Amino acid sequence: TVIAPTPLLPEVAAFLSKEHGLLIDGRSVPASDGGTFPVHNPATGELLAHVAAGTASDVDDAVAAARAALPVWNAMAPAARADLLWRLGDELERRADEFGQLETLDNGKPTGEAGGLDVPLCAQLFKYYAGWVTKIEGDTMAPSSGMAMHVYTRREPVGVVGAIIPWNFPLLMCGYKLGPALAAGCTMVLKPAEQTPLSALRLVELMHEIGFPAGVVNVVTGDGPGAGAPLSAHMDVDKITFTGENATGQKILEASKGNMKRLSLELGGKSPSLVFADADLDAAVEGTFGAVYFNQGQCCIAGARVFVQRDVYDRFVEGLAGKVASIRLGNGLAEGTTMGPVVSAEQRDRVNSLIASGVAQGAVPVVGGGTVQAPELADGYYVQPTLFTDVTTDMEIMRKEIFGPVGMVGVFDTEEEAVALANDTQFGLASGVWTTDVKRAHRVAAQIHAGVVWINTYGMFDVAIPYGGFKESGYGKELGREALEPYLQTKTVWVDLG
Ligand code: TXE
Repeated sequence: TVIAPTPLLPEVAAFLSKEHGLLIDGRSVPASDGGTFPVHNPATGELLAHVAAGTASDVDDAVAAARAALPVWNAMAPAARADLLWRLGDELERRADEFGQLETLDNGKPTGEAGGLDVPLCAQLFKYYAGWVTKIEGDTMAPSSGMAMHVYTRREPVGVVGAIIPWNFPLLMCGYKLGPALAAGCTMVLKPAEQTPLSALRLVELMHEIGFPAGVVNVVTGDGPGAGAPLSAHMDVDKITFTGENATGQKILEASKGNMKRLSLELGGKSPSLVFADADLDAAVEGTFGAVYFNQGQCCIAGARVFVQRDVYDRFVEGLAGKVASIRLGNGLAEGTTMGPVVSAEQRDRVNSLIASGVAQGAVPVVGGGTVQAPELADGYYVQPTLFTDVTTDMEIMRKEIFGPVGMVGVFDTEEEAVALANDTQFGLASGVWTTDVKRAHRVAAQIHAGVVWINTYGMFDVAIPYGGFKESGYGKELGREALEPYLQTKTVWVDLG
């Protein structure tokens, strides 16, 4: 049965019907060559909007606006800047339904998740970083030699930041970058993903409505080569913060060499979930299900490489397969949908070809394994939730980030083997460990090469807790106090007292 999607909220309909220009120096402007690109609803394939396709010349204008706004932003009293960030958080909370619906239209995720998780977390983020604005302070120190010098440090903003963000959490990723950058006193040029530019445009429009000075945050929509590449190569951008694919991260690394930009890179993952025989099995099934399938599996932290100790393997697979089979695929705006479409036709095809490669290489699809055939879903970008068993570590599905609703369950006998399997990847973003043995939990946590270890839970996030990867999953932390550091630089001042 097809459940009719909820009607559009008037404010969402009004936003969609507007011109979607670039936001430069507080104004909405067309691209320098008048170019636009279409944005589609992944649930239906329908056209949602035409959005300005920014060019290198638009990036120049946006960077100039951000540069000019830097002294303006820093001349404002810290308490006034904190107040603006707090109010932004408040406004987002008040508009959770509006932003949630817009996000679902653009990204496909169920609206309960968009409005109930993404938007409130983004709001909390602005409020958390509002608190830091008034607490950025240097030190005074005495030279070790006893010289008669007064020495102190100032914590200054890095300057103009370019933020290049992906499509899996379009609004939340804006918050991840904007919160600490603005708290540190930086200004920004934001380049949203071309698949999902709408919530970023609405967010920055809202920032202007509540009084953020023009130029503090600018948005250049467009694709990677057209808008992202000139931003990452721009000689007047001091730092790039990027979340996305590894290959793109490497291009950004290369492009940013010219003026030695600071870089924060939050890249891909292939995170393991380890389930020991002594685990609370129901909790492990529930937690692993979320770890793999939340957000249509489009999470960089997805714990999709699941390894289960032999004694409980059959029971675990049966439990997880039951949950995967009960997923209700559909339009994210329809009540009862537990999984929406993936973000784009391209992403659907990419995930489907990885599923096909799993089948071809001998993995057994205990759920799914094919393509979506339901006629009512034919126009959207849907992927069959899939669970593979009988996997081996050399299979493509075990090595590549899939970024879709696909889980793989393998088996292990000893703790040593489990740790070796967990670490058998070039990535090191996150991991999960399920055990009731407290000694084992800490022993294993210490041995996993990943930036996050969740024990008897998965995917927990909090604005105050740092998060970020090891190995090829990138560098620089997001969230918490640590996320402020990459947006600040220390200046040392010496004063002769002699
Ligand atoms: O990512 P890209 P794509 C993974 C996931 C997915 C795959 C491809 O596996 O299937 O990447 O997704 C901008 N210079 N992740 O192609 O290219 C681009 O416009 C500067 C993991 O969408 O990394 C967008 O704004 N910028 C991931 C942003 O980079 C460039 C989240 C991300 O797009 C650019 C998303 C260039 N040369 C996808 N080329 C995660 N780990 O969170 C593109 N961009």
